[in-house]
Amino acid sequence: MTFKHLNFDISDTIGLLTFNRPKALNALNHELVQEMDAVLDLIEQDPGVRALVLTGAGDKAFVAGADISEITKLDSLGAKKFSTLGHKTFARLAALPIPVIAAVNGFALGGGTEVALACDFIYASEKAVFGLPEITLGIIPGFGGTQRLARVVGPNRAKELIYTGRTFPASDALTYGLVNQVCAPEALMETVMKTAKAMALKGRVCIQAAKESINSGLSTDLETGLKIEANAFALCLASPDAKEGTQAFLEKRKAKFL
Ligand code: CO8
Repeated sequence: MTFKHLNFDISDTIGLLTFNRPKALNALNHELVQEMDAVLDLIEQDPGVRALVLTGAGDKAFVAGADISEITKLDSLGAKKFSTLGHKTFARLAALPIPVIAAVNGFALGGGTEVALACDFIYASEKAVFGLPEITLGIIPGFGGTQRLARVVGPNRAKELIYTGRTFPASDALTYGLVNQVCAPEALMETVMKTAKAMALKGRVCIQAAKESINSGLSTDLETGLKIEANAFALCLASPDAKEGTQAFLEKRKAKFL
């Protein structure tokens, strides 16, 4: 399947989604978000995809935000519709039953930081620049930033960043806990792919169970979260993954998961 504003390839069980509007620094327009939805359909239908990586085309940007020239043409209802489209698509991305890694290679501003936040975690190039600068445009984050940033870096840091709209380098993003690892630009994709491949070799049931437990637990109280974990643990133990993993340990060999 070919797309106008993004590329999607699958290689050795890893899906690679590349935002591809380099002339607009890969800004998210309606069509691009709809194309993301179509990619998610493909991934959901293909059990052979065991991890997904998101990055940006060109050497300058991951995603420089929602397309500002498109936003300016929207009335309030249109803005709500676009925001809701983004919420739905990013929620689908966040709920994929496989690891999803953002490889942030340059500017990740506004919607760019927001799409990265919907991934499981972020690796960034030393050249990456993050921020939710919407306040400087007289708007606020509308693709989940007010919610996901606060959950990742805490409400106080999120308020500081959103009220000032200031942009910040990957090194600060690492300090804030927004980014897991900062790499030299030329090493970013290799490092991300290595991590993705290591995860792709783990048991599918375990990865999904761990992800659902963490994600569901984050939006509930500890007691309920622990119940979710116990149920997920029981599911894993009854799966072929647990049989293979424990058997491999006893036989002193490397586990080979389905
Ligand atoms: N939208 C549209 N076009 C963009 C965007 C964008 N977000 N960012 C950059 N571009 C375009 C520029 O207009 C320029 O196009 P052209 O060559 O035709 O003039 C081209 O990309 C290159 O950009 P610059 O010349 O500005 O490159 P610089 O290196 O000088 O600057 C920056 C790079 C700092 C990244 C700068 O481009 C910039 O500040 N971009 C805007 C960043 C921003 O404010 N992002 C937030 C957008 S709002 C948002 O994301 C809201 C999300 C929620 C929406 C909810 C639904 C309504």
